[in-house]
Amino acid sequence: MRLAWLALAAGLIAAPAFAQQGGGALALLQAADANHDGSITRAEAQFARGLMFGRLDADRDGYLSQAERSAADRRGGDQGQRGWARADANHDGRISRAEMTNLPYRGFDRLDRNRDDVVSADEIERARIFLQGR
Ligand SMILES: [Ca+2]
Ligand SMILES: [Ca+2]
Ligand SMILES: [Ca+2]
Repeated sequence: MRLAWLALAAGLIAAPAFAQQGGGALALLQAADANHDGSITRAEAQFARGLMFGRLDADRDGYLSQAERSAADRRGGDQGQRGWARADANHDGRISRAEMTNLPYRGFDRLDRNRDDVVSADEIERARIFLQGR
C-alpha cells in the first residue's frame, strides 16, 4: 500500500522514471506547489514536469535522448524503460518536451478525488498520511 502511494505521488508530476525514495514523493508534491498556496493545480503539475524535463535534458536540445534517459533511470530507479517507450508518442526514439508534458497525469488524477483539476490541501494531506504509513 505504502509503495503504491509513493509511486502514485511521484507520478503526480514525474514522468515514469522518477520514482523517488523515502520522502521524495512528498518533496515532489511540495515542489509542484509553485505559488505555495497549499494546493496543486493541473497547470502547476505541468509546469513542474517541464522543470524536470529541463533538468534531464543535459545538452539542452529540447529532447531526451537515449543517453539522457539512461542517466535519469540510474538516478530514479527501475520503472523506467516501459514508461519511456510509452512517452515517445511519435516513436522517433527521443522524448520531446511536449511528449513529456502530455503524458497522462495518473497520480494527479488519482489524488484529485473531486475532479476539479486541483489537488487540494486536504487531498495532499490524505496522501501524506498514507505515505507515512499511518
Ligand atoms: Ca498551488
Ligand atoms: Ca537532450
Ligand atoms: Ca518522440
